[in-house]
Amino acid sequence: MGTHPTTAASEQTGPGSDELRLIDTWWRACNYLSVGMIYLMDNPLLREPLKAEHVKPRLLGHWGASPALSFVWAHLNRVIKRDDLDVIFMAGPGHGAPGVLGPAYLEGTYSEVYPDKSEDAEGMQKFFKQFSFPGHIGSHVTPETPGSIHEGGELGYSLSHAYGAAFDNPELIVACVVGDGEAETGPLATAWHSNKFVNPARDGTVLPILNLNGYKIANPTVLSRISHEELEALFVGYGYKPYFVEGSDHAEMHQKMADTLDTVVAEICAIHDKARAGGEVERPRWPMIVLRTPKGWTGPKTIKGHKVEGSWRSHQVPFSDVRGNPANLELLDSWLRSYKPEELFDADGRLLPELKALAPEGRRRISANPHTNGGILRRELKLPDFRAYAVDVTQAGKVLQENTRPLGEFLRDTMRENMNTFRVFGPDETASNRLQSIYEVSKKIWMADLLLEDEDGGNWRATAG
Ligand SMILES: Cc1ncc(C[n+]2csc(CCOP(=O)(O)OP(=O)(O)O)c2C)c(N)n1
Repeated sequence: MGTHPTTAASEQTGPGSDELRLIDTWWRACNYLSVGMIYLMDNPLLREPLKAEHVKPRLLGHWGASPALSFVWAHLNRVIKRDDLDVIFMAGPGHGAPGVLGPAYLEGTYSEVYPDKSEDAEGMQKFFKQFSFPGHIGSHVTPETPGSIHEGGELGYSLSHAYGAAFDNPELIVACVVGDGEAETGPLATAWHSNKFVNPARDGTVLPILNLNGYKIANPTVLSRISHEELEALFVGYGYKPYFVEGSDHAEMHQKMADTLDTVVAEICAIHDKARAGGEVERPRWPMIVLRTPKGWTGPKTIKGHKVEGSWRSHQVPFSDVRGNPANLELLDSWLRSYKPEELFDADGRLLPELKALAPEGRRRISANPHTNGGILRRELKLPDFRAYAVDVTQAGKVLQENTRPLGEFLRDTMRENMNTFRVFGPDETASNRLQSIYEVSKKIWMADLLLEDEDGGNWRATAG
């Protein structure tokens, strides 16, 4: 695994407008693929006039979340390439799978894993058709998605999964998009506090990116309807340093996102440099991004006089009944053509080389990162024989034993053998659940304050490296 660049290296000047224009074009390709996945089963590059039979008979999927997911991905690629970063992506609104599948396809990983979904017109047709189609893939970021370790179907766990991935992986940056609807769930609301458990000397980084697109399914979200000051204060209170990227104009948003990512990456590097120089490690104020974008960004602005882009109407399929309704067929045709597929893909349906070159290479591609693709980075745990912990029940009803205490002993010995690869996370209940034998080999660790009277508190801060 490589090391982060020094702080100075990531303080290079931001991208020029040509580079941002290319990033915008790559993002356009992602959005084209997203709409194609939701609607099309044939004629993937619109090389012939769109007909009813090219459209799926049953339209499923979530358009609303997708554009912001691929927007973030496109921008991460720039800093990964520039600084050789090790980055994985967590899609909290995993129902927006088109926003993840599209980038994985453009990076070539999808075709490497599934050769029939090749990088040409024939493969793209199969890639579109399979999405949320009987016998094929689901409409969420399901486990077979290259680069995914978070399905996202049950909202609420993206941040916990992100922090879990970052622990003990000092070079890893986990970019975690959190939906503002998802942020209203109990598990997610609590998970912001996971930053108190990250040691910058020995753990990786979670970069939360709250996508404030304003809506859940049919309702506005709480976080999108409170004042800027209140929102900022909330995240400052959670211990973060929030950066705001807000707007809808494409060029302006690309500039803001690129500038913000440059700042954030430089801060992460500075935090690591300081913590890894030796000595006492302090809890840093980790950066996070609040990304306020229209829901269903780049989609139809209005339909029949109703606002669609930037509203709850973008959540799933913005308009159905395409096969039987020529007006809707025309609407779909002009929506798809607004991305100008002829400027994105060559005559064979391959992404143009200057766009292809925007993605990192090999395992640096987010979609091909070994941390996310099952089995590549597997390290076996050294496990003691569980039989050795069995309670000898000589006579029914005669042996008194708390049943989780032997489990605590088993976990203690497992931890002893695997100090850098095995953790037990028990917010409060480790001892009350009778697992406290663990403390014989490892004390409680966190980066928040410790008091003398805390039971089994360890001197965690001194453990740099
Ligand atoms: C725990 C849970 N509750 C409810 C749902 C139903 N649901 C699916 S999508 C969605 C709205 C999600 O909103 P947000 O996280 O903001 O994502 P986006 O607006 O980008 O689609 C809800 C409530 C769910 N998937 N999981």
